[in-house]
Amino acid sequence: MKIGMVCYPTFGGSGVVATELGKALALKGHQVHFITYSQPFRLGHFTENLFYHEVSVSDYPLFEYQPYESALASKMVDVVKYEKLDVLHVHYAIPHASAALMAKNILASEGIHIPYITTLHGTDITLVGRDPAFLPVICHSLENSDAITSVSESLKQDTLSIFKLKKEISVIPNFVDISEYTASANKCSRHHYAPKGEKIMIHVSNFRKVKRVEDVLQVFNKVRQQIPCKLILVGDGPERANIDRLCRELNTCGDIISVGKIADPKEVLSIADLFILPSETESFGLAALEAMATKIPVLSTNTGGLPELNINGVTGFMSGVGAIDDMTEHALYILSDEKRLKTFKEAAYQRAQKFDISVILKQYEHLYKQVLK
Ligand code: GMT
Repeated sequence: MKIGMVCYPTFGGSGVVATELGKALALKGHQVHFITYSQPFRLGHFTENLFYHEVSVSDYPLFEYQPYESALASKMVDVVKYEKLDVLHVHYAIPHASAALMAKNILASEGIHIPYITTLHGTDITLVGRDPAFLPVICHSLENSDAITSVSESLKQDTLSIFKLKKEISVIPNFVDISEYTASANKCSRHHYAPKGEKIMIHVSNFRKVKRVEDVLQVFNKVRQQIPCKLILVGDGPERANIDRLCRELNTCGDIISVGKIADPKEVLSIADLFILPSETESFGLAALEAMATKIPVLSTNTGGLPELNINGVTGFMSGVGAIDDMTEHALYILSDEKRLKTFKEAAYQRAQKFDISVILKQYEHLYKQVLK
């Protein structure tokens, strides 16, 4: 099959899912064409079946806002026509679904039929999508998608309650390639980050408000008062300055290692003991799954799709949003007993296997075949 993959190339779960899916499809012999404004950060080196088509928008002085959606739709038309694509798969509804619909209509007027699948990732529905500034356009482009997928049952329900869609939504959860995680183990030195044998907590995100990174610091501050512990922060984003300020206020900076944006966090994850994701909402929590694939238990909130991934008391714990004391108690419970920590690590890893690429890839391939019928 020839698949056009449209996504955000920047750090963020939807781009990671699209890129990893594209890479896996290419390995299976499909031809995958990425269409976006810069090379997706996880794409790495090219294999024979992977292609990248850059969308560029001319910087005309009249444009206060660049018309990216039009440029994207035009590029989709071009790539579908000249690369003879079979299907377009767009990740993150805004503005990818409406650009795909526009491309589909243009191509239909030339006698070319191209189906498009929209995969919903979370904030495209729960935060941005419900904004009246976008709602009618998203609703129309979703309803006209040849198929819609959502990364969790929770996001499906949120979408149905916001948009009143008639179109069916298939749930296809996020995935990891487990074999790649086991291969990365021990490549990074634990001793370098925790020279006195301290426990290591870790948080990975794009530091947006919705991630509540300040809660990570509050929990860590309480935990380290009870047991020797270090915190590794991976990522960067709008909340970074606030986090730096809070770390000085709490006097925790000496025990926190901020490594910034890392294209692939597998190696640094492999030295950690506990992952913390206290998000306000999380449609799936891919970062938590990546941690679990590295044998790290997860402390998360119980919102959105997280209960579909994290099993309370087994693969980690879940708490209410902002429940700092509860999260602290759970962190201490897991980290204070070596045998218990090992049990949680093993359970997290077992759970991650249910989301292995070998299980999920088939579901996407099946969907592609269905829309091509
Ligand atoms: O977390 C973000 O804001 C990034 C966003 C994205 O689109 O890149 O992540 C969303 O999609 C991920 C991949 O499907 C999910 O694992 C995240 O849970 C989801 N984020 C939220 O719902 C906040």
